[in-house]
Amino acid sequence: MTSDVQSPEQTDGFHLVIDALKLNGLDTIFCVPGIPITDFTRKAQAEGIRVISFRHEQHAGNAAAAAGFLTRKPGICLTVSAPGFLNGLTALANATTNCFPMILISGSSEREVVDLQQGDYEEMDQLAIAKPLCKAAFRVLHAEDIGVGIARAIRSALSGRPGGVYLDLPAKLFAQTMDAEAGKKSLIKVVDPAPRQIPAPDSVQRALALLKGAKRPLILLGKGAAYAQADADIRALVEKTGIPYLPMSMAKGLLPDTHGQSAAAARSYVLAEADVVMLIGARLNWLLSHGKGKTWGAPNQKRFIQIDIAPTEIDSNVAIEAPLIGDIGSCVSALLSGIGASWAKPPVEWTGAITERKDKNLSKMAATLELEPSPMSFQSALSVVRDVVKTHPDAIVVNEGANTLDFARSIVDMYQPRKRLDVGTWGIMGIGMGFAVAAAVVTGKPVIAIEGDSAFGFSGMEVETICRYNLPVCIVVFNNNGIYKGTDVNPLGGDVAPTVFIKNARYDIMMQAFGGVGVHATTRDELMTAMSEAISSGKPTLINAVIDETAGTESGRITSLNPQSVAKPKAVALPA
Ligand SMILES: Cc1ncc(C[n+]2csc(CCOP(=O)(O)OP(=O)(O)O)c2C)c(N)n1
Ligand SMILES: [Mg+2]
Repeated sequence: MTSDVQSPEQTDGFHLVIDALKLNGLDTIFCVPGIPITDFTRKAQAEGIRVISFRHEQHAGNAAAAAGFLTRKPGICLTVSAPGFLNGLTALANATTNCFPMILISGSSEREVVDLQQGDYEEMDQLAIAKPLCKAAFRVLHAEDIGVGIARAIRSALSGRPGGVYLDLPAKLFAQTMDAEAGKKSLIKVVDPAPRQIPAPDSVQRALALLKGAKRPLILLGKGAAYAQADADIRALVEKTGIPYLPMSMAKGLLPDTHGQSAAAARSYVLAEADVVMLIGARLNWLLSHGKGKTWGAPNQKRFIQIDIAPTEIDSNVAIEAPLIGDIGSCVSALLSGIGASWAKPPVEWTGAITERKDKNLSKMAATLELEPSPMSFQSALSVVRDVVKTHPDAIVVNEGANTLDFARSIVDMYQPRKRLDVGTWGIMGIGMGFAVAAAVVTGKPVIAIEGDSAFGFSGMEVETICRYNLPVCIVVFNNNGIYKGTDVNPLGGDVAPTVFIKNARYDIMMQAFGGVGVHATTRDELMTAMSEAISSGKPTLINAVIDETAGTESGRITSLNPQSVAKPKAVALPA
């Protein structure tokens, strides 16, 4: 089975891991090499696995997570022991929170030494540390168990609610040998790793009955619905029922954002006014104000249907009257067969009121987008991005930042499913370049990364990775000189304020250092030209888009989550 081990009848841990991954169609590894996995990365590459080597494990981990979301196969991140493992762990925990399937494989030091805490090279009990932060964690000690270890990792990542899995491979394992034939037989090709979970017929009836009685129904699509790859059925359900829908940010494009039934431009109105809300792969977490409070209108009026694969998600924040447990594809298709041809569309009083508000808000937005302030505002720059995405609907948009995120989410329409990757459930900064690399590598489509200047900094060094693999990634840094805005002042003088960066930094020049295209854009025309060229050439490009440093607000649209001090600010003597 392998070429470069000593005896033709022998195989070893290196090759068994490679063969187990290949057997299961896992053809890409995102990694940072080092002891004990350097040789593994070479051997994997030599055996035809695509090995994408990063500058920091967190970004390799984020790439694996995004690959998992896009492909429904667990993304593989490979790291060295202790510090490399810890660097990858944030991505693993984030993937688990977002329900993205990935496997973090880390090499680890000698068990005997680690367990006696005798101070090995990069000593750490990685398995114990990973366990509470992911869906499942396994360690393989014997070469003959590699097949089982990889199979368990794949199943754990993909089945039920997907998530992150940790797989600990001690250094010694790689060099262990065994009979090649027995080795081959020990590998497992995982059959049906994400089995369908058919909803119980009575739960389908309960949901349909509640939906049927609704006067002001609303469908909420979450990223679970996007992950499910049940696009045609979801669209059919929305269109056949005629129910207005709201996409959560990564569900944008499941139906085109320009769809007549999208209520996105009347979000506050529909959340407050709807009487029955059907959640499809969306959780009632902080992003939906936990399903209660002012956002949701009059107290205790809302009735919920929730489609989720995890029964324990139900009633997590408010009472769910009609839980529908199963995989989203099966649940949606069961609802579709239940609605029949005679389904009454929602009353026009409801849909008409939504359209009225939508039209008003959209024309207000259109007027703002037409303005051409100098320097550019978030809106004027994003109007260019919106137009570019409209002409390239297959491009994948990666988005992070605070204002840069919030404005982009509402301004940039998406037209196809799974084309938007962003900060997700945690609102985490640092996903940008890892997600962009994965999107380009696993789809081959152009990628547009819309990055706040702070957000970009978390993974900025990966522009070298993007240039090295010559990926069709166009990064647009929304440069407003800081976190939220660039205008804060330290009342004592001296150091600059904590939210402020170097003024007028030239991120475009960073890109040029690695042979990529760097463009400094101060107007809409410059931005449009640079983005269009980036997409048509497919060359790695970074556009430094200069944004008004006074334009943002603290934390974008989630200002209210900041705790407020009750103490009055101390009077300080300002320097003369
Ligand atoms: C890992 C992590 N660290 C810190 C934060 C806090 N945070 C939220 S948004 C943000 C950056 C916002 O600035 P920028 O990306 O420039 O966007 P802008 O609002 O200026 O457009 C930071 C640091 C976070 N969300 N995640
Ligand atoms: Mg900024």
